[in-house]
Amino acid sequence: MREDLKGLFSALLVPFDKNGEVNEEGLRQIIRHNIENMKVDGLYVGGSTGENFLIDEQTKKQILKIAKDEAKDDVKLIAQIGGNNVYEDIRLGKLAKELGYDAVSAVTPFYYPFSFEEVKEYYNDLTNNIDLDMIVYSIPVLTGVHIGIDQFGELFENERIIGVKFTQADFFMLERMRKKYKDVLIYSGFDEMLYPALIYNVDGAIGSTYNVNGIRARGIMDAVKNEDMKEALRLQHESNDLIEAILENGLYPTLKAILQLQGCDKGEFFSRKPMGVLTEEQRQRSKEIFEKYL
Ligand code: MN9
Repeated sequence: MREDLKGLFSALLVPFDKNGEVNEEGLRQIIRHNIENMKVDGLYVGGSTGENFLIDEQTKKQILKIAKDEAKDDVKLIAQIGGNNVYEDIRLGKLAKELGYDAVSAVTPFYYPFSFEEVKEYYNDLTNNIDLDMIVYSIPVLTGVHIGIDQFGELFENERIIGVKFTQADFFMLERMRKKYKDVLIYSGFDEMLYPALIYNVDGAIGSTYNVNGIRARGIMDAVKNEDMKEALRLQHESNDLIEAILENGLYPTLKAILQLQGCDKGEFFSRKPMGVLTEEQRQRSKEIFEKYL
């Protein structure tokens, strides 16, 4: 088990300008905010939250570089390099290695209905060409890709595959995975289900809302560690009031609006098209959410 990779990771939000270019100053502020104010253990760069599936290779590389340059060795860094282009994904992985990332992660290939053998081959291609440990990113609700418990076991036979970001609400499966794969890092992927995931002894969490709610999430983790379940539940209830309101208002744009209210104020904080721009009403609602729940 890679003990150094346990803990709380923010899935890094990326602010873009009107034209879809990275707002570098703003991104650097968000990284510092995560490290200094949210006190996370690490950053997950290039995930869904980073709008990674909406951007081109050059921009992905730019973001990987900025994140390492700003975070240095202050926190652990995982580069999500997966997509549907194995050749590009290998190039991104090689760059992550060169830059000094601590591990890579890759989403299960999606859109086409690949066989499990093909999925396995995808990961083998990555790990054979990238000299970093790999965390599988499983998020069936968005990819439509379901990997079974035994199939995960087949993936874990590759000794470079050391963990899974488990973004699924199936707690029976999570419990079975935990019992069966004791030495594999399992991360909770849904922030609104952190507390129950911790009860099943996950090793950490990776999520979007930790960019703004990291302190409370840490409180949940500490409370479970101290076996104070009442406190953990109280903090999860508070977190979920926040998360529910954010989801209703539009996930990433609202998180970015809240970051601006938390002091990340340089440049523009748009999302990439076709994600929309907050209306005046939604912007006002973001402010109310910030004031009420944070
Ligand atoms: O990385 C995130 N998943 C997506 C995990 O954004 C698709 C989660 O942190 C969710 O954003 C969060 C809200 O549903 O749990």
